Parts: sequence; structure tokens; C-alpha cells
Amino acid sequence: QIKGFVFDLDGVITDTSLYHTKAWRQLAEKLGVTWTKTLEDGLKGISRMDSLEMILKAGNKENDYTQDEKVALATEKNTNYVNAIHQMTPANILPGIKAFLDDLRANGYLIALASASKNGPTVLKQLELTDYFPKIVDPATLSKGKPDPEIYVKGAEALDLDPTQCIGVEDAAAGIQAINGANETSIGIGDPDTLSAADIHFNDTSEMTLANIAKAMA
Ligand code: B16
Ligand code: MG
Repeated sequence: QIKGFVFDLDGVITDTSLYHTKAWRQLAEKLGVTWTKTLEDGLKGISRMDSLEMILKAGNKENDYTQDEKVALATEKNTNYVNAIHQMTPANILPGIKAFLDDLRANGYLIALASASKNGPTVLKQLELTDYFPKIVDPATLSKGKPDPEIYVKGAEALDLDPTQCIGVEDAAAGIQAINGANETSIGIGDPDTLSAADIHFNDTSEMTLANIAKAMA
């Protein structure tokens, strides 16, 4: 029986991916790395340093920088990103999400956040959703990022639930892989081809209701 929900943030609660993409693209182009859709999609759900490595690799530049230089490049991207997210308001919550969270609370489901983003608490604050997420997995404590299951295993732990009692919600392929590996039920939101491994699929956030989930699990 399902007792808790573990949520990804970017692409599920709100669309920060636009801001991540803009900031990474700016850095990539400055470094002379060609921006492609494949690169853009591959970065979703991936940690900050892993994202930088992916970008450098796409331009065959992974050996051109020292570790300190790489940290400086990631910090430069993050500064631009943080500046951008300070413009976010509750209007940036994706369709249906606020109602879904209220419904979960009203029905006694436990809620946790499993975002790879170190800026997760800032984003929740901008959206005025902090109170809905008493449990947040700290990505700084992870030994491996998504697609490794660790973040979703820790999400279930934070709720004192067995992973089989949890549903994980994701927009990225790496995230679905992490949920499935953690032995939780996965909901994928977005492109059906990218999310073919999800147990339950919705085209967009407004389709995610308790009734539709119950239907999909019946
Ligand atoms: P930060 P999620 C992920 O968040 C983003 O999808 C990914 O694009 C980003 O690089 C990562 O967080 C790290 O974010 O640089 O803010 O720590 O989808 O797991 O909520
Ligand atoms: Mg995401």
C-alpha cells in the first residue's frame, strides 16, 4: 500500500530546467562547446559537476581544465542560475501541482523531496511551498547522483517508509532509473519515449491526480 510520495523538483514541481538550460548553454558556448538538444536533455536530473563533465565531454574538452578550474566554471553557472531563480514566484508552480500536494496532505500521504539540486530549498521558498516538504534529501550527502537509486532510497528513509510504500515522481530518464532501482513505483511526466521505463506515465503535471494514479495502478 502506498503511503508516501517522493518528488523530483526540476521539471515536476516547477520548470527550472529553462533556467538551468540557459545558464549551462551560456557557459558551454563561452567554452566553444556546441549546444544540442541531446546534450540539453541529458543534463536533466544530473548533478552540477556531472553536468559540467557531460558538457566538456561533448566538446572533447574534459582534459583541458584542472579540478579547481572546473569548480570555478560550475560556480559561474550556479551564480547565473541563482540570480535567475530569484525572479520565481508561486505563478511558476506547474499546473495541478499545488492541488495535488493539497490532496496528498488531506489524504494523509507523507511527502519528501529528492532533488539533485543544492538550490532546492531556495526554489521551494520562492514558490511558497516550503511547508509541504518537511523532508528534503540533502544532495550533498549523496555518494552518487541520479541515475543511482541512492537519492530515492534516502527519500523513503526520510519518511520512515519502505521503498515499496513510496511513489517517486520524475521528468527525467535518469530519475526514473533511480526510482525503479530504489524499488519504488515510478511516475514519469513528459515525453513518453524518454520515460518509457516509468511504471505510470502522464503527459503533463495536470494529469497527475490521486484518481488517475489509482486507475493506473488497478
Ligand atoms: P544545482 P532535479 C536537477 O534537479 C536538475 O534537473 C539538473 O539539471 C541540475 O543540474 C541538478 O538538479 C543540480 O542542480 O546545480 O542547483 O545543484 O531534477 O533532480 O530536481
Ligand atoms: Mg527533474
